[in-house]
Amino acid sequence: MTPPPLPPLPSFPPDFLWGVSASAFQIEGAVDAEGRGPSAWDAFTREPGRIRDGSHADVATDHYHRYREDVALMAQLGVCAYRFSVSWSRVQPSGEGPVNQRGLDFYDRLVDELCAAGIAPVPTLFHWDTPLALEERGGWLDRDTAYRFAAYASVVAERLGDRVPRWITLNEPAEITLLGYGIGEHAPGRRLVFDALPVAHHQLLAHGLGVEALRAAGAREIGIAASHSPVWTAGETGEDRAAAELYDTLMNRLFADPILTGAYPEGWAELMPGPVAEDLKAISAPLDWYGINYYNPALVGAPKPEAVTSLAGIDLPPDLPFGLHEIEGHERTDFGWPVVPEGLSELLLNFRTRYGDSLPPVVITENGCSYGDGPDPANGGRVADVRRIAYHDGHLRALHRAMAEGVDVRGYFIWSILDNFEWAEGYRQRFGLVHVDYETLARTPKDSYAWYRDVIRHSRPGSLGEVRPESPGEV
Ligand code: GBH
Repeated sequence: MTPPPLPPLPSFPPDFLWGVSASAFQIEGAVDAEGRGPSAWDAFTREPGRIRDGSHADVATDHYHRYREDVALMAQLGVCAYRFSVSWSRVQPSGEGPVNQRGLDFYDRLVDELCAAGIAPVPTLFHWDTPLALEERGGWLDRDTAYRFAAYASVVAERLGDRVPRWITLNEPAEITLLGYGIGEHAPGRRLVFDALPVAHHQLLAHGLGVEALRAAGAREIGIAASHSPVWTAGETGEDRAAAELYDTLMNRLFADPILTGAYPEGWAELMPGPVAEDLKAISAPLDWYGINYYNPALVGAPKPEAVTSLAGIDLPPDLPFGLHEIEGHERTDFGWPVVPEGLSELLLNFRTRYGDSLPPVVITENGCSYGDGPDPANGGRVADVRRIAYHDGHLRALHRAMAEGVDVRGYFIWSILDNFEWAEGYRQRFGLVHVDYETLARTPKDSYAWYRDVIRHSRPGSLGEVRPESPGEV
């Protein structure tokens, strides 16, 4: 059944940056190729019971060998930019010291291929795949990791900087802190709860030192990709409001405040390790833009028996000072996440109110949904992922509303170009505009891919995804 056509989208500025995102560990495979060292995720996927479908990412989508085909898919899609990540342990197999030129060569080829297709390369320097050698010395609990990161950032910037218009330091420091070191759903699988706080500070420091290193190498247009959610209060009491505020501090302010204002929320600097006041100067180095990954709001109240007791299959520590609740009355993706497009406008307006002129132009660096649709033999092999189209249609309308109310948003990146290795879920969740058959590794563009291509064409008249001579999509 074909659903009724959606009403036309409101129009976005002609120079709006339409993009797609992915990350190294989730798509590349080739984990032993050409001198790559192991990452914390290689080790984590080998621990029994960590990945829900028992899989690993040794092959993933084999993007390492198929990047030409994947860039061609992006070129036909007509995107202005591709956000990918660089695998630290390909570049420095033990996270420090000798540089593995063959690992850098891969990104060099990828960047050339993108530029030839008129697509701006937007590398993220770190998307969760900490070199195992560093993880074994404490990973992000160790302050040294921040300095190692800055050294690695210089190496990559020196090699790719002549062709890369914009950079991202880290992906979602909040998630590593919470999921990796707080509750153990992600690598390195630690369960330190609030003792994971140094992980937040050291990543923030890495970000700040990374910005310095990138600037020193001549990089322009530097940002971060941080995950943020509007926090809704469950319940009516003062305790409920205080708990929601605490959660908002943990997930939003603890990361955005230091970067954008140079200060931790009141009372938190004292909990961080090291010379915090001095670190904050580096952490708040001015950014050219601020990247936000948006998935859904959080509903939080005081701890109560009816609060959820597990997150993505991991039991939550019993004594948390807040309770998380399911958001009812909204559709859910196959991951179980509620579909709340208006949460995106709410989040952006909150950010504008909270940070005012300290907020640089925003780019939505991730937004996407997991739906399991695959090729339908009865329909010529078509992947009719109508729910994904509705999801992005709704979020783009919400984004447009925030822009109409004055939030300066310069771009929108869909997570993800391809179905890929979805961390602790393995291959069970599919976020791609392009379907991947994990037996044959065949790529099949879904209906959402054709839809997004049309959105971009409509918004950039005259651009049909062909090579654009001028430097693509300046933020
Ligand atoms: C991002 O993380 C990552 O950057 C990316 O690598 C990943 O593949 C992608 O998103 C999809 O997961 O408590 O049920 O309301 C997203 C991190 C963590 C977003 C948990 C939404 C709340 C789910 N997210 N989250 S729920």
